[in-house]
Amino acid sequence: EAAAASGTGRRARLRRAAAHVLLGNWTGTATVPSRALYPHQWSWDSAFVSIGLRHLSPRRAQRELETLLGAQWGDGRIPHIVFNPSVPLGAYFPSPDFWRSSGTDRDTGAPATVETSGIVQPPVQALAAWLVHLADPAESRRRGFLQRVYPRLAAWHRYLTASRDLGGGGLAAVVHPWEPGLDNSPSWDAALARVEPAPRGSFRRADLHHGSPADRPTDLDYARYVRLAATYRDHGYDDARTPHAFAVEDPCFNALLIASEHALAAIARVVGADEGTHRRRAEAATGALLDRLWDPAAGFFLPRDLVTDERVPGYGVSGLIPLIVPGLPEDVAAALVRTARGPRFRLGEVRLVPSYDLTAEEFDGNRYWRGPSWFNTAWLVHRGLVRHGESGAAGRLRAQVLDAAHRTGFAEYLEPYTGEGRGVRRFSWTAALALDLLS
Ligand code: 9WN
Repeated sequence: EAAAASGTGRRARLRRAAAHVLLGNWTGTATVPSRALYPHQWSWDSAFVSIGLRHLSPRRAQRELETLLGAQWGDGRIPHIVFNPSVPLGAYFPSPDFWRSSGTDRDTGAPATVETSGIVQPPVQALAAWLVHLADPAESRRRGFLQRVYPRLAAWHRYLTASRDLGGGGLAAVVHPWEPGLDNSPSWDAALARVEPAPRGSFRRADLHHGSPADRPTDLDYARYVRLAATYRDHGYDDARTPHAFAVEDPCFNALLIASEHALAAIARVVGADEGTHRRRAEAATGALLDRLWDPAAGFFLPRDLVTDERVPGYGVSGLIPLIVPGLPEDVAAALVRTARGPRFRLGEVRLVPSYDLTAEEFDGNRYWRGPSWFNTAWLVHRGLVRHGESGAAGRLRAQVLDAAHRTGFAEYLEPYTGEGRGVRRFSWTAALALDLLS
């Protein structure tokens, strides 16, 4: 009884602390990932944040997504950053004067009244909208939430499945390492090596004011990120006209697109739109995911580099995320679970799920997406484990997430072996997703 009571006390403390982080990072219309390092609104962060916020205030969770969708471009893209005009330009790089979205004179239809980036992030938004709706369907109906977001989410998915099917095989491509959200993963090294770095001194990083350089991407990475983004910008963010030096089909990005397409089908049903179209799209994309990214010899999903038209060898956490895809063949799911438990990810032995193969030469337990464990990918793997009946492994992962989130003061990521926090603290999606797993 005493143990149960202390468990209840711990949960209540964690809930309060997580709520405190989310309140502190709320700007009045949306949540910043971190007041220090990321003082604007990010697309996939907002989606994850709304999944946690729905337990505190379903209304605020709806608002979070509505604000993001309010910055949607005419061509359907949801920008990866929506800039807060009251934050000084120098607080984050690249700032609005780099992206120049409102000055875009092409057909992309960037909003005139809000500044945004021109690239995208993984499509978690429709899945988040559906989960937010489910938290309080009456409030959602009262505000007409799903009616309002459905056309925008549908346009977003149309953009991804039409303009971003650069390989022509039925998957969406990412054209910048910031787009899959796993910025400096070793999976992008070979593709990125072909990119001519922007000249030294042509840009000034702001991230190093808040983070240890050993925990962040390198200057050379940044020089290439800048070149790719500037090239896209200088081609009016037009996907057909831009000579994409980096174009990759990423398993996590596409798994989220499929899960979100299923969520959109559920939303369509509620708002009286055509559910079947979304189900058919989801099934077609699942077929394409298996055809193009499943590597039977590796027993793993690998990104496809569209410049070489080859799969990228190596085991990144992205390859585990298709576990969330409804209707994944059972033998494929079983192989993924085996890999997750094996020496490369050591699920249940090290903290959460490392972002890259522990046995690889490129693994670095401190440097951002080159090894550290992140809470959003752990939440997704947890969801996949539950889907495939792996309740023991899911329960252990959940306990690790809750413990690590609280113990580290909601760190951005963790060194997988020691569990020490890395990056910033009071990081929004860490708080939000811990809250979701607690509820
Ligand atoms: C660039 C905000 C974002 C996350 C990404 C993470 C990091 C940005 C940066 O922070 O990327 O978009 O400045 O490094 O890699 O996943 O969405 O939290």
